[in-house]
Amino acid sequence: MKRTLSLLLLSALSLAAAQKVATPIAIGIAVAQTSNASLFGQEQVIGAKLAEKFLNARGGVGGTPIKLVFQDTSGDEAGAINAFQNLISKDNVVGIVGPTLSQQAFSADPIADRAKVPVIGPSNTAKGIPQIGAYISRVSAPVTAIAPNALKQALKINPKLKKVAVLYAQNDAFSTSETGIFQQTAKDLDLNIATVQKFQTTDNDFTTQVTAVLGENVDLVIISGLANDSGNLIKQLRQLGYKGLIVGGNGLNSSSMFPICGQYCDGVIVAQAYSPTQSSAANQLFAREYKAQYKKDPPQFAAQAYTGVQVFVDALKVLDHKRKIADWDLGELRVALNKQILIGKYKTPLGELSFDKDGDIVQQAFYVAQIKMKDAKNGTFVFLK
Ligand code: LEU
Repeated sequence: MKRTLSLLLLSALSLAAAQKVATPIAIGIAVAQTSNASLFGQEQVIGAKLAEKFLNARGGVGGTPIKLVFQDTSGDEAGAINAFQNLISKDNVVGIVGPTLSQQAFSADPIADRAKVPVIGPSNTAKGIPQIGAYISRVSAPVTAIAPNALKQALKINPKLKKVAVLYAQNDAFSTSETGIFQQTAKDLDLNIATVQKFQTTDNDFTTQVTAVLGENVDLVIISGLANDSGNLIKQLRQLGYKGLIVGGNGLNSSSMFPICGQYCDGVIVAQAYSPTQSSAANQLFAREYKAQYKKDPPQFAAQAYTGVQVFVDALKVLDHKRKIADWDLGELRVALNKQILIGKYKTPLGELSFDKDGDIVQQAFYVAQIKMKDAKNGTFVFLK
């Protein structure tokens, strides 16, 4: 009797679990559409939507369209967890592109990993993201690959650089990860770190940190933070008289920072994982399509979000050849999709890419740009040789 009951229960459970993949094929986008992190999230939404439009126009997945399901993560961990849970259990997505911040990924990714739902990080660059679990990969090259390039470029501009100040947001996982790489690279390049200053991503007043930096007479300042805080920090550094070079990390890689530091953003050096001039056919097409719609070159976070969606679509196409996606059980598809993502090679706006055994991106080229302001609000990232 007991056995029959448990058998019944078991089959009821597996019945509940068996669920076909709905069409159009739902892909989750969990990025920051509100909060301070939306300065980046807005670019990601644009990139993802372009991918939906153009990949569907080119036939979607073997003739079946994809549909992006957006869940706003806001800027914190709770928001990301909530968005992931909704996408996984209510929206029944095949996989998730997100979240915006590494700080959020460390909390939300384990939920998807346990549910066996593939996640592609579109902008998480802290060390350790793909190692969260087997279902976590990323198309955003890590701080280890990116940050050193900016320092080398600063030395190219001014080979006499010697004394540096380092500042970072101590309440943000990516910023603390990135500053570690900046500081190590500075030592490797024989630069002398005169002071290390901490701040919070929620800070607006940087008088204490700027005073400490000015007291050291440094000729290079290195900043790891997010857009709003870093923008204000740069502004106050310049207003109080700092004249030397500034290197900014990944959190300064968005034109949404321009209205914050205004003319003072001018000259800031930022390493890039994407270049609008990258010569691959995939990128030329993407850059052209972006430019036609937005009248400017695509930014890195839009290109990476586009790439995240494209990787899902390309991997789904391979599986669709084996069995039409609509005939798959959702749970089985998620597992197979994750495997396929990791073994595939992709021709994307970031160039040709693949993944290493952990799910970290293997990417060919990186770049460095310098901010050039036109007026107090508008500027561009000028790519350096
Ligand atoms: N690279 C950052 C992180 O990993 C996010 C980016 C949008 C500034 O948190």
